Order: sequence, then structure tokens, then C-alpha cells
Amino acid sequence: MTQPANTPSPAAPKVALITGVTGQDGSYLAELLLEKGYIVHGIKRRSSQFNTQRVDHIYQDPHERNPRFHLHYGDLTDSSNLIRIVQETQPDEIYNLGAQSHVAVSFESPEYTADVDALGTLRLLEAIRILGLEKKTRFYQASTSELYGLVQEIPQKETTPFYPRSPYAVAKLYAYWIVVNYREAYGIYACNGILFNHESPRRGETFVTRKITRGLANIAQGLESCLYMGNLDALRDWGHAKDYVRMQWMMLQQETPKDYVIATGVQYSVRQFIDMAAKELGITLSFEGKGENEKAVAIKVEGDKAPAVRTGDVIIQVDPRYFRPAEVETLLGDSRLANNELGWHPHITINQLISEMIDTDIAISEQQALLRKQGFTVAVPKDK
Ligand code: NDP
Ligand code: GDR
Repeated sequence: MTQPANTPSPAAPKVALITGVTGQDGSYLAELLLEKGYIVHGIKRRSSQFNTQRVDHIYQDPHERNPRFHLHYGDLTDSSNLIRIVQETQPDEIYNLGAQSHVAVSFESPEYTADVDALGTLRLLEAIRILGLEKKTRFYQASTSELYGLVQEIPQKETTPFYPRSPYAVAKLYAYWIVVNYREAYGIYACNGILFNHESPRRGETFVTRKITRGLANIAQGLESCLYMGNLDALRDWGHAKDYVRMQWMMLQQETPKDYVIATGVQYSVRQFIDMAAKELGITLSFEGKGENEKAVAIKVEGDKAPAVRTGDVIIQVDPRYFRPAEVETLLGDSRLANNELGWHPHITINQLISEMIDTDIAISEQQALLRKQGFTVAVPKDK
């Protein structure tokens, strides 16, 4: 086993390469690294529409003097592209956040998910080797609590056995172990952050928390009447993405690379999340029925945040099409190792998270309702 990478010279600004920079975490991490004085390179995918909304506010015109934020077209399925970008950018740190990250979608596209999430990680590690950057480039892998799947121990920590329950989780299991393997075999400073669910107003709209806050805000403004959901009993340990990207950076600043669980240590059900989000809008819900027949009725509406909702409205219904072929019923993390060794603690509570998400989504829905009132066509996506 060879030694881990040396610390780069403190004088030169550090260079980071982020895959998945256009995603939720990538955008917060890019902001954080720019604040810290890094030169940040991000990989974006070619798309028929703009897909850089989450980073447009930090984009720097290449015509400006010394821009510190650069975007490169690329894809985790394309080895030669990855090798070229790593060669051109010579990063001190690579954050591999790019992934087909939707668990339910991974059942529909298992092979693609494996290609991006498992082999994509291998391709980047190989790029480091091929370019002889083992001593220079540190590597962060976005591992996940989904590795625990059918949980073997409560709460889950670094030593808890894995039992993945989806093509996504199985692909991420490969990525986890290839990172450990390249660390042990080639001495690359490579580590896994085993992150539990983390959310924000930038969360993709088909993940459960954002689907709820976005959907309820639309219902509050009369843009939608009912939100169709899957398994309301699922339990998750939800944190704020901003707290979690800080930890991604901290993990690459240690003397030796190590894998850490990152979580809040508090768990709520999807039903509780819906209830808390509805309360933010002044709506009190009553959940009635069981399983596929469960629904939530507004039994009290207070304040002025939900002008379109009336007492008695059914605003949530379960639709089995959102059930998964194999479900992860419960996740609860124990991040005492990160707390003790790195001094990491989450700063943002679930109530603050929900309040921030609801405020953002109310503003979007109010704008859309106003446009509709003025006679413009406003289409609300139905397939979530
Ligand atoms: P997002 O889905 O918001 O972002 C994923 C990013 O990956 C996007 O930038 C996306 O591009 C990009 N991407 C997708 N496919 C490819 C590809 N083939 N080549 C290159 N880039 C690609 O995820 P999050 O920001 O929430 O998560 C970041 C990482 O952390 C992911 O790897 C996820 O699996 C993992 N993770 C997330 C957790 C969470 O709760 N958020 C918890 C644990 C792990 P585009 O914008 O074009 O779609
Ligand atoms: P998850 O997140 O699968 O944990 O993966 P998601 O928000 O999609 O689901 C959480 C739980 O909610 C249940 N659920 C629903 N989920 C969605 N998306 N839509 C629904 O309508 C719905 N109703 C109930 C799900 O069944 C599940 O139990 C996320 C992703 O960010 C991964 O990339 C990451 O690795 C893990 O978190 C940690």
C-alpha cells in the first residue's frame, strides 16, 4: 500500500473538479469552494434545454478577468472525455457528485444507472491513475444511506452491514468499494461520504420532500387540487444540503482519507413531513384510511398562505404507482464518528428546512398563479 496524496502548496489557489455541478449538492458545493478561494471546474451534460439554473448565479463570464468558475461539457459514461477534463484541469480535489440519483427511476433504467453511478466512479479513478495524479488529486465519492437498504442495525453507522434494495443502491455499492479498493491499492486519497437524505429549495422536484412542498404550494394557490403520493410510512433522516456539502469539503482536508456517515440522527415519516409542510401553509390535515386508500383532508385553514384551500378538501391521496418494487422502509444515521473526529454537526433543523422550502415554493406558485390570472398558460407538470 502506498502513501496518501500530499497536501498541495498553500500559496496557489486549490483547484476542484465537481461532477454533477448542476445538481442540488453540486451547486451548494461550488458556492462553498468559491467562497474558500478555490478555482472550480464543473462538468455539465449536454441538454436540449438549459440545465444550469442552479449555478447560473455563480457563473462567471469567460470574458471577465481571471474567472474562477468554469463549466465543461462531459458525461460520466464517457471515459475519454473524463480523462481529457482531468488532464486539462489538474484538480487537487475531485468531488464525484454526478449520478442518476433517483431510486425509483433506477428500477426503470438499471443498466444506465449502473453505467453512470458505478462505472462512472471507476472511470474517474482510472483517469487519476492514467494521468499519474495518485499523489496529487484527492477524491470524494457521494455514497449513500441507500447502501443500508434493508437495515441490519438501528441507527446505521460506518460499520453497519450493507443490504442495497435498488439498482441505484447496488450501483452505489460498487462505487463505494472501488473507492476503498483504489485507496488501498494505489494510495489515492479517496473517501466515501455515506450521506443520509438531504434536501433544500434546490432539491429536484420528483424527490419526496420537494414534491410535497412544491405540490402543497401549488394547491395553496389553486394551481393543482390534489397531490398523489407513494408510501407515506417510509421513515427518513432528513438534513439540509448546505450542512452536508460543508462535510464533503471537510472530509478531503484531513490527514488521512476515511469514510464517514453524515446524518442528523432524527427520523420522520413521509406522512409527518407532509403534515409539517402543510402546517407551514396554515393547513391542518387529517389522515384517513389505510394503505392504498389513505388520503389527507384539510380540517382547518388559517392565515393567508393557502387562499385556494377550503376545509374538507382532499389534498393528498395515495397512488400505488409511486410504490417501489423493493422499498427502503427506514433509515436513521449515527454520525458520531464525524461529530467527534471532524467536529461536524448539522446547523439547520428540519423545521427551518421545511420553512425555507415552503417559502421558496410559495413564491414560485404565487408568480405562476398571477400569470394564469393575467391569461397566460401555466402548465404544471403532472408526471412526478
Ligand atoms: P441531483 O440529482 O440533484 O444531481 C445529480 C447531478 O448529476 C446533476 O448535475 C446531473 O446532471 C448529473 N448527472 C446525471 N447523470 C450524469 C451523467 N451521466 N454524467 C454526468 N453527470 C450526470 O443529486 P444530488 O445533488 O441530490 O446528489 C448528489 C450526489 O449525492 C448524487 O451522486 C447522489 O446519488 C448522492 N446522494 C444524494 C443524497 C441526497 O439526499 N441528495 C444522499 C446521498 C447521496 P443534470 O443536472 O443534467 O441532470
Ligand atoms: P430516496 O428519496 O429514495 O430516499 O433517495 P425520495 O425522496 O425519492 O424518497 C424518500 C422516500 O419517500 C417515499 N415516497 C416517495 N418518494 C417519491 N420520490 N415520490 C413520492 O411520491 C413518494 N411517496 C413516498 C419513497 O418510497 C422513499 O421511501 C434519495 C436520493 O437523493 C438518493 O440519490 C440518495 O442516495 C438517498 O436519498 C439517500
